[in-house]
Amino acid sequence: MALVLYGRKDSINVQKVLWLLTELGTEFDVIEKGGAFGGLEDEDFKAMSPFGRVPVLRDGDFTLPESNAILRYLAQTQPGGDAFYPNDPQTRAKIDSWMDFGSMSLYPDFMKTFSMVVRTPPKERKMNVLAMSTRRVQMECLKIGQALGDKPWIMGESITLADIATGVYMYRFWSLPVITRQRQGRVESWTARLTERPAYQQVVATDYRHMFPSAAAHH
Ligand SMILES: N[C@@H](CCC(=O)N[C@@H](CS)C(=O)NCC(=O)O)C(=O)O
Repeated sequence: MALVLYGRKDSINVQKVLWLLTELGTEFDVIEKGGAFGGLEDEDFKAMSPFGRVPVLRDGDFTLPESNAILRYLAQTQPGGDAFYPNDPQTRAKIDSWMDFGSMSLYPDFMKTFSMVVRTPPKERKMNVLAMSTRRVQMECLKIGQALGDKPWIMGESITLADIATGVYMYRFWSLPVITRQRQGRVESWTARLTERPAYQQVVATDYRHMFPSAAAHH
């Protein structure tokens, strides 16, 4: 039976999972939930996730919320997944720490910046708050750049869940209007490498103009 992913395709946390599924060539169905699709308060959705957020994965009778947990589950159960999460405790621990960094450091600051640009009408934007969160995202990016050094991927010669759980934010961060960024050679090259991947192009580097407040005004 095909896996089912619940979540709207423009959610960054859903995109993380879509990306890995697409890299692996796994067969799956998507049922869009959250945002304008709603459904997060439905009893059947709440039965699948105590957290009331997307993404949620269904594998037969088994359901799992939280994007990082889903990535690890897929990497351990799907053919080809091992390459993204090699079966060695220390390698996995390092990848886990990058995934935590992605969710706990990068994501909150990125979301502040993204929401202030994309979800806030220009007149209501707090430019000082925006400048501060953007600066913090850039500081987090510097850490990625230092870890990359001259390697193509965070863990070295091959792409892993460490790159997926942090790289998912890069398309939107480096393409956002309004904000000013400093150039970051290593991180921009890594972003370019990510962007060359067909899976990234297909599900992450997608148009998000419909999320802008001016877009909402036209609908
Ligand atoms: N830590 C969670 C965060 C999930 C989350 O914040 N999801 C957002 C979308 S990115 C959500 O469900 N928002 C409510 C909505 O879309 O209606 C994860 O990584 O899966």
